[in-house]
Amino acid sequence: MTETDRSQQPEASSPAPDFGMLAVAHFRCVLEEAAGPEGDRRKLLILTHRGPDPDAIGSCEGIRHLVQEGFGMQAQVATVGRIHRAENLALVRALDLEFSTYAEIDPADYFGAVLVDTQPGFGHTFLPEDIRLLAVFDHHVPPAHPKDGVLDAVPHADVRLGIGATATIVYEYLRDAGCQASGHVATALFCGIRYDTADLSRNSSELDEEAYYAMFRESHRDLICDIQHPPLPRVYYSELHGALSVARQHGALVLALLGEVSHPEFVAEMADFILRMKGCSWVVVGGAVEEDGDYVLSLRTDSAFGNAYPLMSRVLGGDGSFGGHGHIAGARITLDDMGESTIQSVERGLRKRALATLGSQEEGELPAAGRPLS
Ligand SMILES: [Mn+2]
Repeated sequence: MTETDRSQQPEASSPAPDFGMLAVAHFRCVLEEAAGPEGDRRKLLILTHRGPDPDAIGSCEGIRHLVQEGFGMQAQVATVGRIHRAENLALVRALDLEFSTYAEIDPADYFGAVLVDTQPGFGHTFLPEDIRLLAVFDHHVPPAHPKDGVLDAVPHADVRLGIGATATIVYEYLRDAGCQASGHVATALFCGIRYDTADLSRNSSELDEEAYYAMFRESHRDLICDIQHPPLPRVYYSELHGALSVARQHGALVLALLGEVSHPEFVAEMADFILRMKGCSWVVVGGAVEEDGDYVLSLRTDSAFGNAYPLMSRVLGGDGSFGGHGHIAGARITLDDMGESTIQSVERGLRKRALATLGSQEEGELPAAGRPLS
């Protein structure tokens, strides 16, 4: 081609390399390099945080689909900790998802691991030894005190704080890889985006919106309905009753420190539920979980109160580990024991710091007592 010919070429014939396609190519290249010539018999291990929520579950399924259908490699999802929340269990059941447990993992079967919806260094995230971490996909603020350069050592780290759900990031990889999501995968991704962005009402970006509608179009509507309204165990109603009677309002803050609870997702669910109350702009809910040996904490704010992450840091006062994004933050404090006095002492500290951070008294109220919800 002569110089003159080239200048006459329309601009569209030489598009700039697309960032998304480069990201897909880089991820694939990292996997292929790690798999090496043995790649055909070893698998990729896909991991997320303990007690996975719909965004974590959907992201795991999306990456598994991309790696298997898009890249032609084998992949296996493994989880740690039981899934308790009825909606999350319904997601796993309705979509017939198959997860291994950590105890079943044999490092010899895997050429590497991928971590989704969390990062190395978070308290609720465990990485099996002897399996190299090749990639991270997440949308949380990186841990406050990560071990030096942990994320820098990951060959493919895609952490985007402006995105509402990790499932959205995974959707973009599928889109840019030209890999069609199956109905099951689209349903799982849709449930993840819907859960983390409360149907695009919080922390949501343009890409979240595109992913939400695209995945909804491809998803199984009847399964979405089953997942949203699953049957609830009887204990759910007694814990709900307990939470409502323990919760106290201090101006715009509602504080519910529940003592012992059956599972950590209940704490997050109550935080979401209470934040819907008129006049409530921020919520702190906590409970001790025997199975984990942790005191689990969820913090929610509305847009007027801003960032959950720095608020959580102040409520914790240096204890435990925490993570968050936008108006959501979660934390865990390791308990020395599950005795009532240990739990009460943790709750006293949390209450004091939460009230000092943002609590305000209503007229005629006793200091620090708060107002019951009913
Ligand atoms: Mn998420």
